[in-house]
Amino acid sequence: MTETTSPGAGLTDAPFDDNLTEVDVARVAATLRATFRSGRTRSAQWRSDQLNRLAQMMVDNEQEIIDALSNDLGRDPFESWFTDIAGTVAEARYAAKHVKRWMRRDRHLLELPQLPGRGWIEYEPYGTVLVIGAWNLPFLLSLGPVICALAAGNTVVLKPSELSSRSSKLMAELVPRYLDHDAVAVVEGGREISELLLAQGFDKVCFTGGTETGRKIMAAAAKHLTPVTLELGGKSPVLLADDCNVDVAAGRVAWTKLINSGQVCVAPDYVLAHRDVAERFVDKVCDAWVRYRTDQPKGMRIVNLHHVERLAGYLTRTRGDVVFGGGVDTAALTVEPTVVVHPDSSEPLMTEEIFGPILPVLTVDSLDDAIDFVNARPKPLAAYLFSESRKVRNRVVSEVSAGGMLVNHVAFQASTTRLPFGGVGNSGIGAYHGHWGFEEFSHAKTVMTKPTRPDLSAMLYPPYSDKAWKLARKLF
Ligand code: TXE
Repeated sequence: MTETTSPGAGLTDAPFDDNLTEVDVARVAATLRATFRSGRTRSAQWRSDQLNRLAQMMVDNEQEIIDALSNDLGRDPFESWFTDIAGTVAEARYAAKHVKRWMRRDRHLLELPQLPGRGWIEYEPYGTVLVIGAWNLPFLLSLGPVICALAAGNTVVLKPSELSSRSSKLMAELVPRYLDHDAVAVVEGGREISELLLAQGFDKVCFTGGTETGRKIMAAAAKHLTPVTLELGGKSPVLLADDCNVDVAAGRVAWTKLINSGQVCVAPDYVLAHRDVAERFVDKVCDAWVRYRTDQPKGMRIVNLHHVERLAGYLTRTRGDVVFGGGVDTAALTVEPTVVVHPDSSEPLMTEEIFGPILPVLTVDSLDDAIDFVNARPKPLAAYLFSESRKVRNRVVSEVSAGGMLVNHVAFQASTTRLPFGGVGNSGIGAYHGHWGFEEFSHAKTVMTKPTRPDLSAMLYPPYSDKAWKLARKLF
């Protein structure tokens, strides 16, 4: 692991200017709006150039980014590269390559009564977009939405999370060096700054974070009727059918549950294992965690004391059996990878999003029970199924509602540019990545053109005659 400074250091030496005022924030917004009005962000050339620069920024500063993530989150360098760096670069390069095509008019043939005429969708940038980033994958979940906003031709204010303050500071340093600084601004700060920004009435807001904060963001945006994209969390279940490949399921769940110490919105939250495979699955997860972490300290770094205490609270209040781990070190800000079997479905471990390296495993008697369990709760951001059967897969895909679904693996559905990523219900509104990101940050403007000759609509002008009635009934 790259050497880290003391846990939580990023929290105490907050690098951002707490004295930003409404006037400063308004000035930033005014600059970005003026740039948007100048029209320069609309060309395909400007967009792809900015996107390529953003990708280059991530490549040129790989070590600085890894160091910032190590400081903020105690993250392993490989994981930092794999999640925040590679994912952001891929998204930016893909958008740079395709944006010209995405911008093309989407023409549609009109129905007979609308002829002569032509119709199309013109993808128009909203204007100036506010992106409020998350702390868990600070680069990916801040710059990912920025990429989509730029691809759509907007100017952008990015407010990275104050909880990952080194990453926030690094973005504030790098973004103006690489990107058009009159079109993309980084404003650092906490809740007060987010509130000041929201009060500016941007043309679009994208927030990534918890469901409760998402509600507040949406309420603040509603005052200006600002459209929102909310990438929230939820409890993403893993369903293990009786025919699943237990070895593979255990290896994949064990790995993905530990990435970023489980602080990932699409991490497996809990497991519903069929009675026939539950015990074997738990044994294999425990084995895998022993194997994966031979050279590591037992505990896994959590972002701050509040979240360590939150996780510790889940463990002290559980009525399940802790069969692996369970240790919490508040001074070191760590929680051990932990398996809890048979927790009560009404305890906090099973009602709150865990967002940490704790894996509850519940046993179910049938697929019906598993599906009913998931559907009786708020819709998750992701649902996972391990099964070898196409019939089982089709049932779960059609009967379980979730932002996204992945069969026989975990989390990978969120890291492709070829499919949309987003929640449903409590887990979010809207979706992005690749082409869907371009659409999410564009207004799909309806455009129709009509020739002035022949002027067929003159036949319908008032005073309305019987002839006009008859004609209208035939046509429409
Ligand atoms: O707050 P949040 P937290 C989940 C995870 C975690 C929970 C809470 O379960 O335990 O959310 O996370 C700004 N008006 N996820 O405590 O919700 C604030 O400045 C405007 C899922 O970290 O992330 C900060 O930037 N802004 C997840 C951010 O919101 C406000 C990623 C912190 O909110 C505000 C992270 C207000 N009233 C956590 N209040 C994912 N989906 O990936 C706060 N903020």
